[in-house]
Amino acid sequence: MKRNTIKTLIRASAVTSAALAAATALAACSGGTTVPHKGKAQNRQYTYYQSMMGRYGSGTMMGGSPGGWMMGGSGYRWMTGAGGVPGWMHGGRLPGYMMMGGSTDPGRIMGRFWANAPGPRISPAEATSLGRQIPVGARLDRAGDTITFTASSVRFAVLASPSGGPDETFRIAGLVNPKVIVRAGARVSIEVVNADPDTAHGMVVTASKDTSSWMPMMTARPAFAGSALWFLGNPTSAGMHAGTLTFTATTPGSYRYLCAVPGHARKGMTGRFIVTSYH
Ligand SMILES: [Cu+2]
Repeated sequence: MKRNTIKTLIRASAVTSAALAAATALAACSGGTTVPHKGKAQNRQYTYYQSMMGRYGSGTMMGGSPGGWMMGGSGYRWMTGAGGVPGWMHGGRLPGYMMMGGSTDPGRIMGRFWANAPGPRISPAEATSLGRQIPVGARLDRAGDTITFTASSVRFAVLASPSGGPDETFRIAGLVNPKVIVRAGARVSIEVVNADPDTAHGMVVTASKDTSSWMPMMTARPAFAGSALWFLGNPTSAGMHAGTLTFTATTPGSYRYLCAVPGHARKGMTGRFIVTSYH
């Protein structure tokens, strides 16, 4: 996404409503988190959160429940993982409904929303290096856009929508949306970096073949326990937002990885993820 379009989009109320609907529906699923909520939400981040929600809350979206819930401490803890890792970052169950649509990208609002979420940050230089890095033990077929791992431990990095290539794609070892092949039973660790200056992105490994869905997070359940990292926010002066999915590729089959931000998989943020019983 281009930097110069963001101001206009932030003012576009339709987009704001869509992003709020996303946030509201996410927050509504308090039972989906995988991490117990502890501690009090009285800190600087919470103050930031409240002011952020208040700014977006001038419309009708925030009038009642679950909007009210999201404004409070419970919503904050679920969204940001105060006292633990956010449930939404680790494949916590998401609600099966969402009032959403339109042609603009809610990822732009979501990117701002999650810009200050807790989690690791890396420098743009580190991200560029990670995006080109050939993972240890990987066999690269550049012509066939395929990366094959034969070890029982698989580790690689993914850049979401970096500059210098097609927008709304993933970059792995310098390849655009390559097919990734791992062995059944492999322990897989994927470091995802949001390299987009102004749009949220995430990554889910799913058995769903449906990449045309506007709301993949509603239809594409994680294929394995832990195989989802829903959203990473925009970069800040602290660096680019990064997160790691760690899961065991238990069952052979043909899967996909995709970005869960509404509309992104449809635009091309997706690739094949194959789990084989042998190579
Ligand atoms: Cu995306």
